[in-house]
Amino acid sequence: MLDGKKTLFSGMQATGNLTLGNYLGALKNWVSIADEYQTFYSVVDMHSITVRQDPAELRKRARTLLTLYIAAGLDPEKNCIYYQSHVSGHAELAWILNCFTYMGELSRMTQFKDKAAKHADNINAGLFTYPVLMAADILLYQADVVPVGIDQKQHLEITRDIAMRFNSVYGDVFTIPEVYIGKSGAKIMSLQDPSKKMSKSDENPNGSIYLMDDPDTIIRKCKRAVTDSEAVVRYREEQPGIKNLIDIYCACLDKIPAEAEREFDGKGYGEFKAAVGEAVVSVLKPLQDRFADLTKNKDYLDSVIKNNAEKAAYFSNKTLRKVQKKVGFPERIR
Ligand code: ATP
Ligand code: LTN
Repeated sequence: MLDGKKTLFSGMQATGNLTLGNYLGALKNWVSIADEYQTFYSVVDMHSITVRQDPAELRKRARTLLTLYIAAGLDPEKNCIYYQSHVSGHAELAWILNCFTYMGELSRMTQFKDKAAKHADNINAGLFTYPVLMAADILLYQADVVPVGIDQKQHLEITRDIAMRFNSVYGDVFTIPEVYIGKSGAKIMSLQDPSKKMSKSDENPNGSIYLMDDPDTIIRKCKRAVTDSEAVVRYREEQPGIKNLIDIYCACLDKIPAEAEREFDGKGYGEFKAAVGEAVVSVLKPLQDRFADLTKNKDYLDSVIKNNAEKAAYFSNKTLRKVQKKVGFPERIR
């Protein structure tokens, strides 16, 4: 509890170009609940190097991502927006938590299994202990809630297990965090294969809408989305393509599926897809405009980066010092 508010932590990796899935599943919810919490939103660049990165590219993407957080509506005066790599406490706590995490539980993580299969030539120890660094991110700020997309639920569960294990040995050191999954948009699927999640690392660019896609591209991708031959706009499992488009439409316009079904009752897929495209443009265009303005203001962004890293370091050090003392590290001489 900071300033009478509960604490919220979340982060996103600076890998690939952000998709509409990242926005609707994560960023949009971050903005809508930010006022209720003391928030920490990190660009988790340390997680990014579990997969090989081009250094210049990573630096650029990290800055783009941090700028997008602000463009999406997070005020950096009120929300601590910072780079994970600027706060050394993340790595320090991760090391300690590594010693409280079992190989068996890490090997059950589906993200590890997926990424190991995808990057068979580079199954490094960082990829394996990725969830421990994530647990450190969250526990370092004593976060009460962590808003993420549904795919991250398993990582939240292991975070809670690690925290409870630590607390059972040393007393109430860590707050046990709760996962927060948004009402809509928790799992946006690929436009080309609705059985797969829309992902930044998809090879087929038509499957994903990128946050920086121009309006024509967005409309075209929606028109080309894979659907079915039922010819009815209905929200049901048997029509995964249409269901996904309804999810997108509703998440963009804050509607519920029944409203969309009513609106497009008796109408064709062409008309529905065009409306989905317009809905997406209506949320992404303002975000793109703000992004363009922000990038012109280098000094402002630099000051945000510096001030918030200091703020994050201040709060994280409180937890880190406590943990170091609990596990028996010698006191610092002042
Ligand atoms: P990659 O596919 O490259 O592994 P990603 O697109 O899943 O990456 P992350 O950085 O892992 O992106 O995720 C950032 C946030 O966006 C997480 O909270 C995640 O749950 C959410 N998210 C990612 N993809 C989707 C999606 N298709 N639908 C809803 N939320 C998503
Ligand atoms: N693993 C997450 C990114 C992430 C994160 C976090 C999310 C790293 N640390 C802490 C929430 C809280 C992902 O792949 N989306």
